[in-house]
Amino acid sequence: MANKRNELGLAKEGLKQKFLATAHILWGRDFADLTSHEVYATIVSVVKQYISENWVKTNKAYMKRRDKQIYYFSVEFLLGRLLRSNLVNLGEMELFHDALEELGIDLNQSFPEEPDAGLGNGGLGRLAACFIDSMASLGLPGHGCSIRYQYGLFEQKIIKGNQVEIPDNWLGNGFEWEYRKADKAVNVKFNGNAYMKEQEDGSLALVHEDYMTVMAVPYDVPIVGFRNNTVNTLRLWNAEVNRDFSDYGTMTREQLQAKKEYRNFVESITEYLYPDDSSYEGRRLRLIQEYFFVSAGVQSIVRHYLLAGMDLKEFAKKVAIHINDTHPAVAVAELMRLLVDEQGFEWDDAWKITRETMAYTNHTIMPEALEKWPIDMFRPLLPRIYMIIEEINRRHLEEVRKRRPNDEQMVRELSIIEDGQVHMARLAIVGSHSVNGVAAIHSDILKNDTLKFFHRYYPGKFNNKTNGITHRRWLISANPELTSLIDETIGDGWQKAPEQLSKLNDHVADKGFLQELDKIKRLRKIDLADYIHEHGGVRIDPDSIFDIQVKRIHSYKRQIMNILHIMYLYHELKTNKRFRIPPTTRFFGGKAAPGYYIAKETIRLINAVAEKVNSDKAVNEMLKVVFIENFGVSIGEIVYPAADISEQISTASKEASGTGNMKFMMNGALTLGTLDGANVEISQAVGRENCEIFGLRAEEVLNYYATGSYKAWDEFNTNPAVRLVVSQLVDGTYGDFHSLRDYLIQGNDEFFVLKDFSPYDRAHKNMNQKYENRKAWLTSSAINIANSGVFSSDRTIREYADDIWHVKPVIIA
Ligand code: 26Q
Repeated sequence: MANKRNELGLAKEGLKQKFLATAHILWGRDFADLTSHEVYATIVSVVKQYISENWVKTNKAYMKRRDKQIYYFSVEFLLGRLLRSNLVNLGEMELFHDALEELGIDLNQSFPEEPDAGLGNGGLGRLAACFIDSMASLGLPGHGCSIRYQYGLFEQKIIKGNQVEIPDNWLGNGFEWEYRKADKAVNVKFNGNAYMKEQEDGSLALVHEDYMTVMAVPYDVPIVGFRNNTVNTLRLWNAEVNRDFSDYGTMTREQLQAKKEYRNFVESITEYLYPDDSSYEGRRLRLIQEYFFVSAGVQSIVRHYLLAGMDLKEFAKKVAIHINDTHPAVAVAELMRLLVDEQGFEWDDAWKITRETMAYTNHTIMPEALEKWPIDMFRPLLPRIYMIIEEINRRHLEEVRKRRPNDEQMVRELSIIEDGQVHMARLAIVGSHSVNGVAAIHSDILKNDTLKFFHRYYPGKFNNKTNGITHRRWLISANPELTSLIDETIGDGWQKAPEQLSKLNDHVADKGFLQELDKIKRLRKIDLADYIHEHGGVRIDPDSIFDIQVKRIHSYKRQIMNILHIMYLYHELKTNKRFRIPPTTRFFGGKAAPGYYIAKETIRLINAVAEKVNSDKAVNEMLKVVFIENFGVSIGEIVYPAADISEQISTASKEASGTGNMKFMMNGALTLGTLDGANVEISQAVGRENCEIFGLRAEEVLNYYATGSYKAWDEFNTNPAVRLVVSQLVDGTYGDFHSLRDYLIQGNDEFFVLKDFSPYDRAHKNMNQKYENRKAWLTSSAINIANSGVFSSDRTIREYADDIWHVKPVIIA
């Protein structure tokens, strides 16, 4: 012990010296004279000195040992801030905290100086970020590949109750974690003409001419494993003007004009993240972004592979490429292009390699989210890629006709090109050896419904990989007091092996443990209440029930049902003297896609109700409503640990998995939800007594859709509570919300808000009753934490590694 303390003391002195020296190098000033942002940047610089040695070591080990590498392609990586999670993973939080304290700096004050890297919309992007954290922490050689957007997801401001979008200039003060690798740039080609031309010897050769070249420059971000020396890489591609196109002197006016257009084109490619979530917009620039990062990524993999001196015939044994939703599906055709056009492979050999290399994850069954590109847009932009897709499809359909003679429906359903469009999901399925959904119910719906023709044709390809979240960010880093309590109760083995959280099951009736859990929950609720108040919001009673719904605003997620229910409670509190609820605060947070009218109206309604309820002294002790502005990863770190109730109320069958549900559960909230996505598995893990499940089941929903027998109007007429709140949308109680009333009534309530309204109310009543019994509630809360280990993304990634990628950990000494 004394020795250890001595070592730490020495380490601390050394670290302090590093801060002082680094301040001199970076700023030419004394550490004590730096601005808070400079202090932050200095800390990062010192952390990078800790990381860089292992980064080099990791890459050298991978190169030398030639282990199979995983490349996770995703158009989104919703990273959030990295300093705190890197310190957690390095195991140096305490040391840094103490050294800085002696230099007069509070480390916790430095964290918010970091820009929140919002390079994603929601669940899919955050999943990718959790996955690279888990790959590094499991010692797997797995890397991310994506786009370095100059502007991430917009910042949300609420002005007079409405969402206003502010550009997210996250690179404005620089991003300290990235390393520009100019020497690793590659060229990506767009436009031009591609065709086969007969050679003198009679053979055919490819010609691609008059194309435009964009330079793709990688920026690498180190991804630090949890106390294991592994440092992997997230590679973000930036579009830049090609060097060869910079000779002004000899240009004509037309050439100068062309050059200007070229420059604008290039600069637009990596400028913006598209702010649409779970819906598809057929915008040409989006397709350009997709091909840009995929081509750059696949080219750089092949180049690195050849540099390591390996044989391309072995490619699929050494490389796994994962396609996160269909957005990077064009990787299938790009790898074919590189193998056939540039490396001289025969088609059949290249095809075998490609299929064995690629795997695809589907994240949605919503038909409006399935990517399809009109040929008229696709072919001129990517002429050679289009030729390759045509050829893939021709051979694929030939095989379909052989294996399913006289089944033209099968041919139609499986065709990659249909009705003048390229179907990206079909390309991904045909070009991969594995197709997975993200929760058990979702994978079943894919097999039996959405993709049933593909499932019949390729039964062995389909599998499930239930999502997970990194317990390092969402528990260890976001809730240090809860982490300490768990450590004291069951030891700290769970930090490396989160399934060991189940040891807590032996303590869920332990009074001392529950009291501590109660205290910690209260601390987190105070943190959230303070955050809201400091950011211009109302004062909240930390002893009220914190009931929270945070996620993108979307009709299928049914924030409308939640707010209508609050309107109902408010009405009862005002008109019925005997009506009582325990003091409750209902929180909402989430962004709406800028062009999604109903979602924006929902935000406006939530804020209108909040304003009325919160300013009514008569109900204030009992009910408050809070809309949390600009919800994202960093605010989530404050929100999830503070919840008592986790609202997971999507229309059954519509939410592929959900991952917020897991973050809440791991921090001890009880789920109030439908049997949708991973809620199904959460309810199984904790037992029905420790969550509250309500509403239509997926089969019932799908059956209503099939028969068209649901009538929203009947619900309105027969359910007085429904009639009341829907009428209030237009009678001036909260302002004019005809939009939402028409959506529910004229639009026939596509997502069964009215049908599930009363079951939802009963679920709340049950929760309230449970909350009155402190002991029972805390026990349920503890059971949720104890059974959250399987929802660590470490479990998910281990399944991907074993079943899909066939990779093993690599120990970095
Ligand atoms: C596609 C084309 C053009 C523009 C935008 C898009 C686009 C962008 C983002 C389409 C979909 C998304 C995001 C989808 C998403 O986040 N899906 C969620 O994925 C999570 C992780 O698997 C699941 O937990 C959620 O249930 C699912 O909704």
